[in-house]
Amino acid sequence: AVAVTEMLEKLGIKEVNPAYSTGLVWGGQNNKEVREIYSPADGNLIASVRMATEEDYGAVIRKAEEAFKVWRTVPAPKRGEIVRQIGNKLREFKEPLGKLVSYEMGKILQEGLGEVQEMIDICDFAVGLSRQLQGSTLHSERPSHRMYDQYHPLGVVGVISAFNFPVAVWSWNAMLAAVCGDVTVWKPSEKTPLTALACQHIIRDVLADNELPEGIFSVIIGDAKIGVAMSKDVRVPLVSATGSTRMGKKVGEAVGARLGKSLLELGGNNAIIMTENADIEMALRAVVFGAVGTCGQRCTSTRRVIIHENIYDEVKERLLKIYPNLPIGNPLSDGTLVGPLIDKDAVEAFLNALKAVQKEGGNLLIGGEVLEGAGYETGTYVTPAIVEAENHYHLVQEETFAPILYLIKYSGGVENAIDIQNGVKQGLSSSIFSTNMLETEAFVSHWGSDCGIANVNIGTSGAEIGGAFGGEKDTGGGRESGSDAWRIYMRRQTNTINFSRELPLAQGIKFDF
Ligand code: UN1
Repeated sequence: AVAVTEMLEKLGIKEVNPAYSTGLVWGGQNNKEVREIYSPADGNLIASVRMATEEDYGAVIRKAEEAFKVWRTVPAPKRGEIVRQIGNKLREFKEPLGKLVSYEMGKILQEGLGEVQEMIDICDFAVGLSRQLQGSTLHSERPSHRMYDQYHPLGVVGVISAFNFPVAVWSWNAMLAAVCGDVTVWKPSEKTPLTALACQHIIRDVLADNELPEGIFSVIIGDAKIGVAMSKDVRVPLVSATGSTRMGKKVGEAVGARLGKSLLELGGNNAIIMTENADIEMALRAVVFGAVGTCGQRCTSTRRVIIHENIYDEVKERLLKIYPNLPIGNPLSDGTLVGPLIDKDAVEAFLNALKAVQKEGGNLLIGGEVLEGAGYETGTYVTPAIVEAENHYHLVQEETFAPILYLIKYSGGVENAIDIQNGVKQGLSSSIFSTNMLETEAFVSHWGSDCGIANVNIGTSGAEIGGAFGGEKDTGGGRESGSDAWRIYMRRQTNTINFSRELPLAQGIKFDF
């Protein structure tokens, strides 16, 4: 049995069952609707959470707007100082929070801890960034003039996050937004509200210690209604949404209709190319982690392996030796490598996809069962599947959020593998395994991978926070996390300053009167 209460207590969350409520979930207090949260790991009721109404949403936004007026006046490096303190608190709570992520979402503890580490890392990144929110100084065409651009805080940033990374993806957004002078309203997945509330607890204490309003970071637990309200709300200049392409299109359309900004990080259909020159040993490690890690529920999960015909049989045999030995079980138990899927709907989607792809001609080589018996009573544990398939199959073109790996054979040069890799609607992550520089350089060239992430001799998942994260095409085009992803959280202003006593017009226009 998992000591959830202890975990939550360590996180400062005391009232969890039967009804969760603290002052911090603005809204949600008046609503009768209570959602019960069960762990996919053991099926136990973890907590009940009150769902917010649209009225509650309005109250949260008003608090956030008030907090913005305070927060934007705090100098950026001082905002960084608050984020530094948040990072330290996360270090302190890494173990219980990592466990809670693992228990509520189902990813193995190593990955739960990794997710918290990702939050700590983005805090560190954001602290440094708080002194580097740079604009350019530019040369004016007019004498005794100068130009520069600067970046100002934007306002309320709406963050819609998915169950699979219940806290890390929010933190990428929230910590950058924070140093940029924005306030964040977070709608976590309704499947993983507890980890969100735990984060809010941690942050609330930091804000209180610094006498800052809690509205700088808010969380609102609600369903799609809340996401819709946020997308349509002119008071929210930026909505950052992570999840399915279907959801992202709705958000993008609604935000676009009011000319707001959206940052979309949506589905992936990530492939690893293994050329004849691949280090097979290394590639297999990446393929297996990418395909079964987080039980295939990362947006960066490896869905396709595109293998050169000369090594195809060897790779297939090796995978078929590895898969039966993958320890599947409780994500909190030592040694487990594959945890459960998030819920029974996900299991259903997994089974349906396997059925459908076989109808199209796919050859199921291994896996695809729902495990039963001791330890598997929840019906959420499945055996990861490998299917020989062709890229054009309808199912191969889709992202099924489950551990299904498609093996695709190619022949000829690397350009053929690249064509297959690019031949899907999504464009998030991609990799090539090859020790041949001509192949790897082609893969990252302008005619190579069309994805936002293109790796060489590294798998598709497990990006570091220092790089910009996101992808093209149906993946939505947004970039979060590192590099200069911060710019979207700010509004750019171009300033031209005249320090002469003349008023020359640009483009040499004469306008004398
Ligand atoms: C996601 O699945 O939405 O690159 C994010 C990775 C992680 C983040 C995944 N660092 O796999």
